[in-house]
Amino acid sequence: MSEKREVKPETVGIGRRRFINTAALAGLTVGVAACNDKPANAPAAAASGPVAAPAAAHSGGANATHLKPGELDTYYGLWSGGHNGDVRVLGLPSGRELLRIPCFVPDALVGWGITNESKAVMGTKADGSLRYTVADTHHLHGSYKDGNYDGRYAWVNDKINSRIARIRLDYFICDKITELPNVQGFHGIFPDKRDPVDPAINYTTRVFCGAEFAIPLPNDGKDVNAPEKYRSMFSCVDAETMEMRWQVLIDGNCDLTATSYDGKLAATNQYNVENGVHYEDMMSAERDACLFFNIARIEEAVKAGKFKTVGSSKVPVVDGTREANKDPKTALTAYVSVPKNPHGVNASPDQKYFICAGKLSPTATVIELAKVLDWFDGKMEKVDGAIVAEVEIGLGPLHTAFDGRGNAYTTLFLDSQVVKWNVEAAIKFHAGDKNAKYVVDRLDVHYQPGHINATHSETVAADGKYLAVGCKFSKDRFLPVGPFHPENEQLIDISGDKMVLMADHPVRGEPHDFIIFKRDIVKPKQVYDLNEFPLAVKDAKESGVFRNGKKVTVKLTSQAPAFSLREFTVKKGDEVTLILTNLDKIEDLTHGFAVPKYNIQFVINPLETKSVTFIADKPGVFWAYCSTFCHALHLEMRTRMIVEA
Ligand code: K7E
Ligand code: CUA
Ligand code: CA
Repeated sequence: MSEKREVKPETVGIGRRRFINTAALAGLTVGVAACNDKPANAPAAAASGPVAAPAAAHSGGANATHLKPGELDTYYGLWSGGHNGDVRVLGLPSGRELLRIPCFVPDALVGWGITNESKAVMGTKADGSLRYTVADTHHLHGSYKDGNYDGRYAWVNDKINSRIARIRLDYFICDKITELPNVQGFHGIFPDKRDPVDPAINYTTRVFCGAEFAIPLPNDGKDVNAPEKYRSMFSCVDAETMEMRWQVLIDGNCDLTATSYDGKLAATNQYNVENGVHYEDMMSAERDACLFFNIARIEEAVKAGKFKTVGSSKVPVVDGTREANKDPKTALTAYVSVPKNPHGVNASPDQKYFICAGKLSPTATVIELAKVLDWFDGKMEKVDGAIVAEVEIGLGPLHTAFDGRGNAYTTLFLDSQVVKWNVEAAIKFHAGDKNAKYVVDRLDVHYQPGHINATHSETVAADGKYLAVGCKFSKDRFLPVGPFHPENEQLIDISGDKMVLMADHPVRGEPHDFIIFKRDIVKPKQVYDLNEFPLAVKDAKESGVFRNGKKVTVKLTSQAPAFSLREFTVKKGDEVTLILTNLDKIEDLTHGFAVPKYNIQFVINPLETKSVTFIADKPGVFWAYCSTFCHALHLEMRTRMIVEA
């Protein structure tokens, strides 16, 4: 530890650019190794130590993260926001956070969970209050066309309340949220990449959702003390309507999810084939499974009426349990065995393999998708024949990314490393060629990495430029801020043979997963269209107070530096719906609307309309003011709400 302390002041004192590009990196690595109680000359430290010099030789290089003022990033990153229940938009390689898109949890900046429009997306109880105010997002994925991101949508899960949210990537907003029925612990999520049957549908139309926890079906208070009857399900949501399409009853549970490029297969890793209730039960078997779903057959079964429903849900549930799927010719599912509590499953960009990370086993398992289809076609006797490699890569493998050049990058949670390994070499090694060297490089990361993703990693356009790693622990990497540490997202240059650590970024917990894509994939609009909003007040002249008994509608508009009404009067006890349209059409001219003592605050972007409904229960004068700096007369931009006693 003393060694680490000596290194620190030096690295703080020098410029960050020099710090990353000089021997300070090697010095830090030594400190880290000491901190990890690993000898400084452990293979990993040796691999990552001397790489500072080659950094500049790569196209990325360490300097690439330092954009000059005004320079734009070349990639977008969409990060799941963890317990904040939002989605974060980053620019890469700089790592600058550009936006947070609220989804599942209220957000006071934009008024998410306060405006009527956002409440309608989030879901309300009978009394109009929000159904849920907490969430836990883990996994985020984008819509596909021809095997690459198409920039239409992204989806993100909420593990706590089993909800899926959709992000519109034209405006970078959440527009729909669906709660999955009869499941708990919704964790893995992945869009399909084309239709399994119709070749014309070469884009995402379904999103698959895996549920981690088994529960009584229906979960209505019966069978609570009979854990052997608990079951989990795999769900399919329609990408456009966001309605449930179908569910599959399974044995075991679902963890992460992957989809094939031909649309025929989806899969989920299972860490609990034991159906255990306590953790020691869940790790009692030596092998768990990667559970494959034959999408075309499942949808045929639904069409043929071979399903049941659970509880009050109308969603068709087909039977994907082992017992019901023994005959490959009719099977809807296939359980490929994978060693001990696997975690991530990822589809390689060459479209051939799913790679399962072993977690409690130090291995990666490579499953060849063509062989899984052979099994379904009755051409291969044992489905485990689809396993073409099972190789040791290090301790605690969790997730895998790809560079499009045949290499996989897997996080090793326990080793605090990323291991770069070659998939075809691993297959050769597994087939008996003990000279095949599949491990290409190892890099220490800081510390305990979970998710990992590379630029366009899980697409046919994987470009092998940058790799981001979500480290669960930051320990000594940042100034201390009390007991609650940030996490450490690290950016790595993978354009050369050796991985080069480029930057640390502290992040608020706990993002888990993310995707990174070229900036030309999306073309965001920066001014709304008035017609997007049914309630739009399209002309300042339409402003006014409109009474219908105790229900009062207040319509107003904003145009810097004034609201269209200088004052408006309602009566105590009125139910007031206030509709505000921002008629400023200049990019970046956002106003806000805050009402003292009424718990109202939201922002209103160019040509956007938002509404709020509240009971005017406090008489008096309330200066509703513009809360977003918009103009030299921003402070003067207000209106008086008068509530008559
Ligand atoms: Cu994707 Cu963190 Cu939910 Cu692995 S999980 S790390
Ligand atoms: Cu309008 Cu500040
Ligand atoms: Ca297990």
